[in-house]
Amino acid sequence: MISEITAARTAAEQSIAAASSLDEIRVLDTDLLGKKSPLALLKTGLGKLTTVDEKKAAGQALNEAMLAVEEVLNARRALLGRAERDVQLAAEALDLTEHFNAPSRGKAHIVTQAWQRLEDVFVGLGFQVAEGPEVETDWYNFEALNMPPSHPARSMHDTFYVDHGQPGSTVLRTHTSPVQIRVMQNVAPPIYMIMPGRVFRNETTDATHLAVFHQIEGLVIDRGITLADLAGTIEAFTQAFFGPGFTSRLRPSYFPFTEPSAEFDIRTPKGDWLELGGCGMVHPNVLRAGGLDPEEWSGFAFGFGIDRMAKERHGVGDVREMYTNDIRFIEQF
Ligand code: FA5
Repeated sequence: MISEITAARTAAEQSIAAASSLDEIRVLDTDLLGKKSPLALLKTGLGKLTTVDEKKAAGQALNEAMLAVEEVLNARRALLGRAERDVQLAAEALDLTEHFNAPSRGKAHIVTQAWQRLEDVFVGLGFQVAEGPEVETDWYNFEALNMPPSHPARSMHDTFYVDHGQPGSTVLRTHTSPVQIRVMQNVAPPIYMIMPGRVFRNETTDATHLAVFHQIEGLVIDRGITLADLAGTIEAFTQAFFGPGFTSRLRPSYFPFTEPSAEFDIRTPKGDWLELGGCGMVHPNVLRAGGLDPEEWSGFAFGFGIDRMAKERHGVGDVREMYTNDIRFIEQF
């Protein structure tokens, strides 16, 4: 009997070891441990044994054999279960690395880059940076800048009005010049400030015009400031920003908030002139609107377009290209 039990146990363990799937294990479970399994059949034969000792020894051997077979079966089931799960997981896995094999680093937009470099250069020349609100009152955007309601120069700024307060009293700022007034009201001179920011004009867009664009304003207020300081600052900036081969010039112009006023151009090493922005000596009415005494203080201001400057610097044909957000275009800068 004992030898039959041992043989049945060995055969059972061999067939378990040979099983290669959970389905096979399920079948073996019934075949090897069920009511009709060889070990169960041997158990029914225990009664035929004659001595108590024989029965005891065979019963014990049977119990051990069944426990051992069950243990081996469970271990094999666990092993095959893990293997099958691994195969399933591998089959269902999504390879998210496919498109990110060479992750590209993002970078600042071409206009942001120009803005940051402008700040760096002016800070290097001793200027501080200030910002003002994009939604302005008519007073800051026009009137304090020597443009009373009937002033013809207002028509040069196609203005977006905001439905707030008295009709026509609130605007999206058409330039960064209103920040000059806010700075004068809040900072005691001497003032050496730049004021970059977003501005808005109700204009039809084209290769050089946007309806939402960026300007950088400069304001210097001190004692005894002259046009020579303005020209010298523009020249120092031109060389620091564009490089030593570049020079600048001022051309007479008109702005209500400066007197005298000028446009400033830069000359490229090839000899081309590019128009950059406007400038001039701060008008006495503007100093007064800012709370300063024109007898005591004088100063200059300038303002130019950051988008157009980025366009020129990188040889972009059309300013609108910079805002199509086409990654193939943006990536180049
Ligand atoms: C002004 O806005 C004055 N506030 C500049 C100024 C400041 C003069 C201080 C004197 C003293 P103007 O409208 O010319 O000026 O605009 C200045 C610059 O903004 C232009 O030279 C141009 O570079 C840019 N700019 C003007 N309109 C647009 C537009 N629609 N799209 C893109 N850039 C523009």
